[in-house]
Amino acid sequence: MSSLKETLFKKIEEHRPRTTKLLKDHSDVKLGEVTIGQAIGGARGVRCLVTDISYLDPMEGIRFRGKTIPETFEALPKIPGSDYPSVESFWYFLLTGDVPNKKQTDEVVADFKARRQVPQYVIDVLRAMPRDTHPMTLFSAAILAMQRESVFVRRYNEGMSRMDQWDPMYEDATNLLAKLPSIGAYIYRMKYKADTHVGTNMDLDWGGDFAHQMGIAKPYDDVSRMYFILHSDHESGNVSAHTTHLVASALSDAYYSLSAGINGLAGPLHGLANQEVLRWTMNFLQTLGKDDYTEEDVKQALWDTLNSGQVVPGYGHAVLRKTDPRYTAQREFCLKHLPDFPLFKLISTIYKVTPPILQEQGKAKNPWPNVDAQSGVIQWYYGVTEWDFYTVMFGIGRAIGVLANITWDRALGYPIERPKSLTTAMLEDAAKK
Ligand code: NMX
Ligand code: MLT
Repeated sequence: MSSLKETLFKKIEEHRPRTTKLLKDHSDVKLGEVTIGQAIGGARGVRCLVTDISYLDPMEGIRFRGKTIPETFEALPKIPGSDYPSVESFWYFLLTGDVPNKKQTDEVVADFKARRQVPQYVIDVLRAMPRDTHPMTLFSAAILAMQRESVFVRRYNEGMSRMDQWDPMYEDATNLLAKLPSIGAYIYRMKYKADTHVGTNMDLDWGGDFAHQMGIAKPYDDVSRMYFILHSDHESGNVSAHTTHLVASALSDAYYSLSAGINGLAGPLHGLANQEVLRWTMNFLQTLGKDDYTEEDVKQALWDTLNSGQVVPGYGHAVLRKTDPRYTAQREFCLKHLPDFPLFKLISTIYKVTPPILQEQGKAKNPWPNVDAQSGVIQWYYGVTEWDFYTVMFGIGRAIGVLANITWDRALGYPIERPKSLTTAMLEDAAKK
């Protein structure tokens, strides 16, 4: 057993009695009440999911295993010559809560390499689909196509005990995760680089090999590591995490579950907002017809968007009530690496003028930018201008968090998810009382 798997198993055994005790002795303790507004309004603020992998404070933003973004970047071992940690060390950290040492990290890097090869039939599936298919559809289809590989299904059919389910879920999660950068890069180059491909480089880590297979030079390897870690997890209630968890709760395997979560990420109110930010920004420049915009021009375009009944992409959040620290982390990267890039300057102007406009409009509860407002400009700077592809990179990153979560779901034996629905008449009756 690898040292990651051994540590994970130890953590699972330590954790199980906590969940059992809570269920046995404190099941009736109330965590809140559900209002009519919450039942109709997307369950906003209803506290009914459990995860220890990350927690989102509305004012502070995300903490992964108790660590803020800067603390996470600081704590984890870096790839030599790189400013950012390896994704492999982050995977170890998310699964176990422990910061791995170099030896433990190297072991995960080697394990991912051993599982990296994408089966030819997945490539065949991608190539058989019409070339104008959205990259997210291709990505989700590729994941689903591999479902036949599931170790979980095989072990389930052999009659495995419920206590053992975390093990094949971990195997499926690792097998899947190891292949995602190659699948993403293949989709990118098939669609946008004249179907020319760069093979995997076994000397490189997961993030570095993604940059290599995209065909983009340094420091894009660090961009990739940063991007994947920042997008990995945002507690459990967001659409992609919740969908993955929900589907896995039926004991569907990691392939079915992740593909479903990716489909949720493909919505413009969720992950697709990063492509919408670039589309909005380029549309603004094109409509203006000149490069020397003023703040007034940007304000007018924002009001036009709002007045036509559309949302300003990249702004607002269901939980956050301040600037997303993932936005800040990427902004700091831009200030260091591309401070004079014109598109970064425009994104910064949008940051300056949008919150007061959303406040004046008075609808959005959070007028501040989220992760998607700042990610596309970095990609654009390094040559990835095909914004349709941006959410695939979000999906590769998000897979890290949701796959860690469903491994723990099986470890703790979380049951099938099945909330109760009511009729409108029942709500009306409740309102009368
Ligand atoms: N632009 C215009 N209106 C907005 C915005 C925005 N950026 N954000 C919220 N509103 C509106 C929202 O549509 C709603 O209007 P109505 O009452 O007419 O239905 C009202 O403000 C109240 O919404 P909130 O409670 O503030 O937000 P909610 O929790 O429902 O939705 C988002 C959260 C993120 C879906 C919403 O802020 C939004 O649509 N933002 C733009 C899209 C975006 O950036 N999504 C990415 C989120 C991060 N991610 O990667 O997933
Ligand atoms: C996410 O990263 O999933 C988004 O910020 C959306 C959310 O947390 O609701």
